[in-house]
Amino acid sequence: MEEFKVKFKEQADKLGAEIKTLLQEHGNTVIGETTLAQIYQGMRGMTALVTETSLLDAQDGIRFKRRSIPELREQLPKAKGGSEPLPEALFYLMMIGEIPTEEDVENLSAILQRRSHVPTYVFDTMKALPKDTHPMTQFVVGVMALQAESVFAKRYAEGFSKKEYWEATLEDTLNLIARLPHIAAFVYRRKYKGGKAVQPDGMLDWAANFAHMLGYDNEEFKELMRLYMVIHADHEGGNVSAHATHLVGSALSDPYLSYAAGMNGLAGPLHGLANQEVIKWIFEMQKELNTEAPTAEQIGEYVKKTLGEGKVVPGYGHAVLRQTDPRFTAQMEFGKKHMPDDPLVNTVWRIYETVPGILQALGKVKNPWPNVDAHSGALLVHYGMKEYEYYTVLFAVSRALGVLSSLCWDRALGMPLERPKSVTTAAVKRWLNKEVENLGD
Ligand code: NMX
Ligand code: MLT
Repeated sequence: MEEFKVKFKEQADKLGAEIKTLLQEHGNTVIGETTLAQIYQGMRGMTALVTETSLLDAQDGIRFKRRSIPELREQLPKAKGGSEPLPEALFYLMMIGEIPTEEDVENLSAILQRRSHVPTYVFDTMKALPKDTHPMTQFVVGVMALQAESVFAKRYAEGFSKKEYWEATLEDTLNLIARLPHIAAFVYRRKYKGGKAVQPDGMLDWAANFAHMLGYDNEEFKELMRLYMVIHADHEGGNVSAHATHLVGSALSDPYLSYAAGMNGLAGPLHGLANQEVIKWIFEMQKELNTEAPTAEQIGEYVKKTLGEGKVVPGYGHAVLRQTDPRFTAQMEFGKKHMPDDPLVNTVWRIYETVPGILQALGKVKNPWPNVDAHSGALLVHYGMKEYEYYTVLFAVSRALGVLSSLCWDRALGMPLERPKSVTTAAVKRWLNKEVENLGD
């Protein structure tokens, strides 16, 4: 068995034993109250899930094994000559719980490299779609076609023990992570570059090879991809893509089915599609105002117009965060280092100076600050990737690292089927009128 698998199993057994004791001793401890408003309003603030890979703090943002985004940028191993963290290293941290050595990362990159072949029938399936199909749809269709390769599904059909679920899940996870960049690059090259594929380069790390297959061989773009893949990887368990992956996985749907479900959630404009919406919105603003560099005053007017039309300002707000997203800040730092004078990037920064005050003044927006999606597109445009409908696919490739790690943990810890209770409003009224004793009777 690969050393990586052995290490993961050791960690999972250790945590599994701790959880067993914890539940024996504290299983009946009450962790909070739930209000009626919470079940009608998207379960905000309701702690209802366990996700081992990361934890979100409303003020400080996401942490991985207690390490913040700035700490990850500092502590995770880098590519030779690079200064951004390697996404393989973050995957290692989420799975094994410690910062890997450079050798650990090289071994993991090699494991992924060996598993990266995508069968031709997957590309043929994707080719059956009209070229103008949204990139996220093409991508998920590719993932679904690849499901025929699922080790978990095959072994389940043959009949295998619960004790082996984790290993088949990890097999699928490694295979999927290795192959997703090929599927994603195929979508990009097919839709925007006349179908001319770029062959993978086995000497490159996972993110750099992805950049290369997309057709971007600029070293700075490769650095951007490494950073991008790290900061989008995981955001604890309650966000739509992570929760959907976990929920579907809880039915023992294999990792391909579960990840595809999660990515269909990521494709929604209030979640991952917001990155395309941000650039689309900025391009429309530039066109309407007939300037590449709108002033703060012009931006303010345009924001008010957007709000007046009953639309949200994309890239701003969050269900949990109550501060500027550190993932936004990391991208801003990248921009200041590599492209301080780029007009579009500067416009993103001017929007940042303008929007929070306007959203705050509405009085209802709980978080007026930018999230990860407010910045990412402008950096991509700088390097020539202007096809904003594609941006969510980049997010999806990165998110695989987090949601599939979580799925491995779910299987290794024997997490059960997720099945919360729901109620009707008629049942709520009966309960409030004291016609029944329990809500839901
Ligand atoms: N622009 C305008 N109105 C907003 C915004 C915004 N950016 N953010 C929140 N609101 C409104 C929201 O629509 C709601 O209005 P109403 O009561 O009329 O329905 C009100 O403020 C209260 O919402 P919140 O409790 O602050 O936010 P909630 O937790 O419900 O939603 C988001 C969080 C992220 C869905 C919301 O802030 C939003 O729609 N933002 C824009 C889309 C976006 O950037 N999504 C990406 C999130 C990050 N990601 O990658 O997933
Ligand atoms: C994410 O990265 O998943 C988003 O910020 C949304 C969330 O955390 O709810």
